[in-house]
Amino acid sequence: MEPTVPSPSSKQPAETSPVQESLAPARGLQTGEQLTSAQGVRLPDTDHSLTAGPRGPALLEDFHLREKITHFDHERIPERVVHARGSGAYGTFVAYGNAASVTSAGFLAEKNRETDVFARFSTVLGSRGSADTVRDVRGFAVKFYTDEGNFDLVGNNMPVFFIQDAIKFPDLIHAAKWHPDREIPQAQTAHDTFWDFVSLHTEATHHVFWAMSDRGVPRSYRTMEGFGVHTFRLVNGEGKTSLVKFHWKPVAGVHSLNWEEAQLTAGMDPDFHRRDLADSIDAGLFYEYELGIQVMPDAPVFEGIDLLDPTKLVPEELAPVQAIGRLMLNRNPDNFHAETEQIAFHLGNLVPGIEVTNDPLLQGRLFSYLDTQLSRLGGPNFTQLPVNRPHAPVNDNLRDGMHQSVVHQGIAPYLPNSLAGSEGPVQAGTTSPEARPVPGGGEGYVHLPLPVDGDKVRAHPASFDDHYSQAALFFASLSPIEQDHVVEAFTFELSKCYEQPIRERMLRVLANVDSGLTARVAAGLGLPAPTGKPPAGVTPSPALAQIDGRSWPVAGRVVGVIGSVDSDVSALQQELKAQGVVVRLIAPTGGPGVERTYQTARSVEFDAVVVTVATTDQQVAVLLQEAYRHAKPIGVSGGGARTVTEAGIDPTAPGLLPDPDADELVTALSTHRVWSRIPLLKPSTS
Ligand code: HDE
Repeated sequence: MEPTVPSPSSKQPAETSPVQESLAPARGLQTGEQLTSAQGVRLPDTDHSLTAGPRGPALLEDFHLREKITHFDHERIPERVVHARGSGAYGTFVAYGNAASVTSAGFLAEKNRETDVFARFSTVLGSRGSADTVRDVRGFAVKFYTDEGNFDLVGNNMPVFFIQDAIKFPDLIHAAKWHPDREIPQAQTAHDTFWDFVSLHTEATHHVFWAMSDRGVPRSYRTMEGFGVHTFRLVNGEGKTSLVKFHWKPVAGVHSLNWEEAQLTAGMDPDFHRRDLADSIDAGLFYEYELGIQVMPDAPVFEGIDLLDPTKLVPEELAPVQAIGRLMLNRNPDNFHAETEQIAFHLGNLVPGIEVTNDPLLQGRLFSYLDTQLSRLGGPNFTQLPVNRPHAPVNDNLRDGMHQSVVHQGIAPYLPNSLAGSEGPVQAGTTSPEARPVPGGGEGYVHLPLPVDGDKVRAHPASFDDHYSQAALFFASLSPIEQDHVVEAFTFELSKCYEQPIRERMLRVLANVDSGLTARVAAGLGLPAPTGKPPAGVTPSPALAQIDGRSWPVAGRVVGVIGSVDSDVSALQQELKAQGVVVRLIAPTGGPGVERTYQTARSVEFDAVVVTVATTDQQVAVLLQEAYRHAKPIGVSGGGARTVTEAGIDPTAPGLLPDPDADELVTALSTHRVWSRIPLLKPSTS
């Protein structure tokens, strides 16, 4: 059996694209056969310090030892204060052209225009080394290297946010991260301070429902949606404006882990999402998303929804998501630190045709991102790092600072001047950057001249006081299985709080959303269910449910085949591979074609399992029991029937597939799980 994921050394050479070309000089900075110091001095020995005799003390004059250790001492930079744990990839965005009616931004408006991107996905709360599959919001940040400058769409996998005003963000994050005395828990919301905050700031209720839903535990970055969250303003070529919400729709559909899987995976493979992204790209199974927009008239309220309130979404039934382009992530970074760690996103990186709105959460973010990069990346010149460099020409009058890597020419970095431009030879009378003609005759970014008026106040609009109607809308829109998961998540998390008053306060919040849910969570906590005032007459938005009977492409899904070293699964493997499915042979011991042994395999890394041999191995029994409990398809052939029965699994249960061929497996995988098995399972494992 061929390995399904090529080893890193067999990676294909970089494809040519402007971003790859611009990175080429940086890649070529370290060349030559011989090891050298940073000063280029050739070094014949890097394993022995210079000492006074073989047993003597090290000498201060050892410049190689000092340089090597000193550089090592400074290898780490501060991790991101939020979204520290993440991974990313390069890709290409292709515009469909239909966005021209709403925006003049060329990378969106021009049909078939290709733009290089870098996308970084992240959890929010955990440290850099935390596990990928914890319950959390996921960041979905995309940098478009457009020919009009960089545009960053810095979004999340949930369409709303906890708070309405940026000034609360430090409080939210202080409450959601670890307790400051012991620095636990890591990457969790299941603790007192988080629930204390969200029960006191009830504007968080809608977002908390999203975080407690299956969206909080995505199957992979391939299978999650992205949202710009805020309302943006687009301007077309005629100057006409529209308000929009950005959406990323995964071509593979929206699929999640279940809670037991997520917890097991955090231990079995803390790099689960990061590994899937990198392995998939190496195997040519690229992640794909469509970019979509909901377009609304440029008015503050749409169908009763205040478009400046980031705790509110616009149901797709009221404003359909129109696809305007497609993103494919197809190239792994070469160096995690240089690219994924040093990439700097900023909501304020805008290009002509895209404007911000007065959403008070958005406004505060406009300050935060540039500010945080100054300390995280050590000064103001991080825009010169290869991964951050725009592909549009840069000609600013920004000068000097830490890590300046441009050798600026001329003597007059100010405007107007009569001595020189910022480039080229010093000549009296040469033009300044601004005076130079702009290619294409455009005038660059000109802010819309919108009127601004009002008293200076610390206040919010009255509509922002509605904290419950959309939480109720979201919950009512989920399928019954997803609703069960929300109930279980609230019960799990609140059980982890030590403080009874916090649990009781949160139950009072839930009572204003849905009384059935409140009763079930209260029962789980052993507390009386309070009575609240849930909104009446909620109209569900079916687009918010992710279990809706649809089938999805299966590329990148993983099937584990339990067999032996002699198992010939090549026919099945080839047929599945043709449809993009990854097949891993699991055998008692290592050997040719074996990717997992009974000892190293665990159910969580497979979307389906096929058992082909008779075995009473306990590890295999656990694997099958978990796959069964997690409602995964289980193919049974040959001696596998005995193995399944010995593991205590009913061979006639839904999703047990006798002698499956590739098509049957693909059909079963395409709905993500065997949903009809769920009623047979205990609630906490569905
Ligand atoms: Fe962020 N956020 N954020 N955020 N955010 C950061 O910037 C901040 C918010 C988001 O992969 C930081 O470079 C404030 C909403 C993503 O590098 C920081 C507020 C949304 C990423 C920051 C928010 C996001 C960040 C930390 C409240 C979804 C990771 C390091 C007003 C629409 C980007 C950094 C990456 C990162 C501030 C709220 C998305 C501190 C003040 C809402 C995806 O600047």
